[in-house]
Amino acid sequence: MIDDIRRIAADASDRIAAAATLDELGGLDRELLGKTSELSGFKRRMGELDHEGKREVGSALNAAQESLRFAVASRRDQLAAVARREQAEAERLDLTEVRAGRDAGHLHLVTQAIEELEDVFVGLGFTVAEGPEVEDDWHNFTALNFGQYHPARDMQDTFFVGLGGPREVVMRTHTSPVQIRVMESQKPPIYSVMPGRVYRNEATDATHLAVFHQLECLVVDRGITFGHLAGTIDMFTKAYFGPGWTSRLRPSYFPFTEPSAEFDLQRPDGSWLELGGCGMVHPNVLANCGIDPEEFSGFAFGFGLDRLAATKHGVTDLRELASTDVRFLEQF
Ligand code: FA5
Repeated sequence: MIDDIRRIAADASDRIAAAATLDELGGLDRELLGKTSELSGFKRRMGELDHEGKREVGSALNAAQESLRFAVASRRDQLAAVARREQAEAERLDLTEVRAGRDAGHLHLVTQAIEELEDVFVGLGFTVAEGPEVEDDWHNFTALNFGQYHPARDMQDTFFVGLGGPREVVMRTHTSPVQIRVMESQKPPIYSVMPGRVYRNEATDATHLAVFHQLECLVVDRGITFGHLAGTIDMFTKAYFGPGWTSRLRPSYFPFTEPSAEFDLQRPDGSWLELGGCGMVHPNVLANCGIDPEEFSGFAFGFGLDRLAATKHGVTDLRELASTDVRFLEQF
């Protein structure tokens, strides 16, 4: 009986290994291991055996069934992997495909603006830095001199993320936290620009989005003055828009700059565009990043890239920038 069991198990094992589909394997599983299988039949015949015989045949039978169950499970894994590969291959879409004779598309307006501005600043010797969009309270607020209960925290309606302690992790509300990351990781002189996406819990309208883009500029060196700040803003305005454009500064308040200003750009027709905030980096911010404010000074500014790009291309509603309408997108 034991020889029969081993022979049946060996045949069964070959058939399992040769199963070509999951359906075929399911059928073999029932046929070879089910209640009516040849092996199960031995259980009924064991009644004829003495105690020792029952023990030996029982153990051979268990070993045979165990190894066949293992063989079925392994073959099932193999066949399932093949089926998954085949399905993935059948559903594959080539998103890089370019249709012959048709324009392959172009970069989005905001991406174009980022690249043009990066070229302007890199040409002046600036580096480009990036930071995470999910930020901690330290980088987005505290290191930027927003006191724990300072009302300026409410200037930017914040999306909080359900990680860490209450209000500890945020979707960054501006690109200024990247200033902190740059100053924490390198020593002055620093000449850096930091473009990126930012998030605010705001109702959207023609001039406001809840997800938009800013470009931050940070300079920290010896002897940096407000004149350098004003000159840099005027320079990039002319480089991006053309010689007919100028800029002006108006006094304002940000916790991380002192003095602070807002800056507007003047179009050739004389009208004004409110674009961003700026100022001299607050000594507390330099100190928070381990930079001695007695030795170094700096300026920073940050502005809305969506407003900038929309103005250049005559887009009157910022919400169109987030549209997927090709009739709009193809114009640029
Ligand atoms: C800031 O975000 C400061 N971090 C700017 C700054 C940087 C000041 C460095 C000093 C030094 P503010 O919240 O004003 O400031 O936003 C700056 C610009 O982002 C605005 O002038 C505007 O152009 C753009 N902006 C703000 N909110 C929105 C919005 N909801 N949709 C589109 N653009 C926006």
